[in-house]
Amino acid sequence: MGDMMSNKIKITSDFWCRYRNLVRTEMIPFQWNVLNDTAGIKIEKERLNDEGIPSEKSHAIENFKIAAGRTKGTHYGWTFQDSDVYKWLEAVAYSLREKMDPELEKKANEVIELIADAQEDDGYLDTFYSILGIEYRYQSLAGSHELYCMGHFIEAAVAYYDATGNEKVLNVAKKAADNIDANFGPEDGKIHGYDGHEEIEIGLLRLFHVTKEERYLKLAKYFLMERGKHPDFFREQAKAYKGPNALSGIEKAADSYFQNHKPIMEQDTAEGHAVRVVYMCTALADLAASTNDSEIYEVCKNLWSNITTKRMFITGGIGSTVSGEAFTLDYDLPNDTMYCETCAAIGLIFFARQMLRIEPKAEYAQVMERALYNCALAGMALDGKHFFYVNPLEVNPKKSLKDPGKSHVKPVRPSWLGCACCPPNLARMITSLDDYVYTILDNKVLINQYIASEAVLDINNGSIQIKQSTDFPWDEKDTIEITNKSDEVIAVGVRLPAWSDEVSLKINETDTIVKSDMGYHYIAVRPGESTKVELLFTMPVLRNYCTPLVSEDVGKVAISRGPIVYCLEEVDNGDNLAAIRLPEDASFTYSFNHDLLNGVGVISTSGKKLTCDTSDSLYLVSKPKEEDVSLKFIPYYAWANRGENEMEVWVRE
Ligand code: FUB
Ligand code: ZN
Repeated sequence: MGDMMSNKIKITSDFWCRYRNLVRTEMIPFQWNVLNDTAGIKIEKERLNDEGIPSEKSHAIENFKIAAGRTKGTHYGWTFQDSDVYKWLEAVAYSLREKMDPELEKKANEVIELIADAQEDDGYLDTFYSILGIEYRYQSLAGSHELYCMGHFIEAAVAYYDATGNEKVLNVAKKAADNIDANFGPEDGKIHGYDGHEEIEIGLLRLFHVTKEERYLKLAKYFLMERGKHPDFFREQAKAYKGPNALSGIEKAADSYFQNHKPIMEQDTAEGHAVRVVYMCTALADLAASTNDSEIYEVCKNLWSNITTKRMFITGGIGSTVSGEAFTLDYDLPNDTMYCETCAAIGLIFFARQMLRIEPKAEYAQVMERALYNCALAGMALDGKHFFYVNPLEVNPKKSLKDPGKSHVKPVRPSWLGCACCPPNLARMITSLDDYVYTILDNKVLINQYIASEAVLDINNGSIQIKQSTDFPWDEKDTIEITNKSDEVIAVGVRLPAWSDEVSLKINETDTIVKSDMGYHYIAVRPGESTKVELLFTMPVLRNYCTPLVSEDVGKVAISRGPIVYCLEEVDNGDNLAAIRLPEDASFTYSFNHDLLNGVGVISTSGKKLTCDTSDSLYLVSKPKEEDVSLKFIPYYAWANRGENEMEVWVRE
């Protein structure tokens, strides 16, 4: 089973370096100002009529200062406000891993001191209860997010320790985990329960990977396996609870909202809150990989298959309804009212990464790629300072404004969100993108993503060097130079892209027959040997159709090229995009436009548009006429960067 080691991978891709620089130079400083309430921004309401959403300020750092006794005041924000700071710290860790920055490190070290000061003597760490009533801790887990927040801290701590060697942060994390261990578990006198939002499981497993202490793995397993065994757990806690309002009422949500409807080992459909589901699956797959457990892997596979073959949008977005930010049922994929939270797409990427550690199936890397280049990336504006929480596949801004059922669907990215989970999640994912390019298995290395980079990967008491040169996602070629500096033969698996209609390979200048083993072509590289692989993949413009079981997409077509899903925007194609039709025989012209949207591939074609001669009759007895129109498709991830306008992914054919 694959190991979660940390390797040296320098990303050189122009496409990704722009984003990574943006996170380093814009997002991290900007988010720091937001966390300190000095950014001077307007925080947008997520939806109409939801007064319960804190949206005045972040107050996240102030909460820590109060909990640490450095200032006076009270807690403000969500019960999980602490996690915004932790995700920021995690992004800083990866950013420092890529490029040391003494100023930033100093700031992060100060934050770690602050967190350590806010930690209770027994290791408990959560500003909400430290400020509002420590005696009530762990008693309202449906909504308190205490373990969720500590899970995020542990993830940040492991990443920061890994990047900088800072022992203090790891000790704070161990102390927090030890407190959790002392309070939860099957033993008498401990709480037999779990958090309302999975995340601690991911953190504990990461802590296990770095410390090798089995009890952290055991605790993660306990939390995973206990979930769903006591569906009344949250309600019973809520009945007895007398403490501060920790999202009270949330315990009344359906058990499935928390994946608490049945034991995990019996779950085979993705139910409830989408981010919770994929965080649970990430931990479950990590556990399966780390313990070589084929039964747990079976459960992961069932959930994976249900999500990716029945409940995932073409953009890699998941979550079909705003109500509970949740999955609904198979084939329910409404393009304009869906949720598709940025964090959920990121969680799916986490899940895919863990699945690759268990079985080298290209399908996992492909879904990862889909979610990465489409839904996740659409979560941030090209300026790195504006963010989507919800990522629609179809928007009419006027409806978002007037229809309460669509008020969660924003037509432009706000600069910050009252519930700010997504922006820092993007920051930590983009800064750690190097972790998603390769998977190292016993004597195998999988090349999952075509991302220009220079890597030195630890394997078999030695290393393997891999250099990828490509202008992906636009270019149809990846040149891969591999040098085996270990003492065993390494099988390097090059992923064969499913979106290409012709893949060819040259190995050391010689044409080679492409052979697929679960979607990878393996090349054996002997110790001391260097091999040059030229992977050529055509990237035709594809017409994608959806199974007719998805009623919203019947008779429609979506356009993609390589991993990129395309969309129509009003700014290029006029309003009322729904009136546009893309005939079956329309041919496409692809060109790269350096001056548009920071450089994007554009697809042009011709189509038809229904005309509206009269505005005084709603219903007509004759079919509206069609006119010829020129159409311009841009990458979905880049939509809403030119002001408020209509957008559509699925177009009538
Ligand atoms: O509950 C914490 C985070 O807030 C979730 O992951 C998001 O979906 C949002 O509800
Ligand atoms: Zn989010």
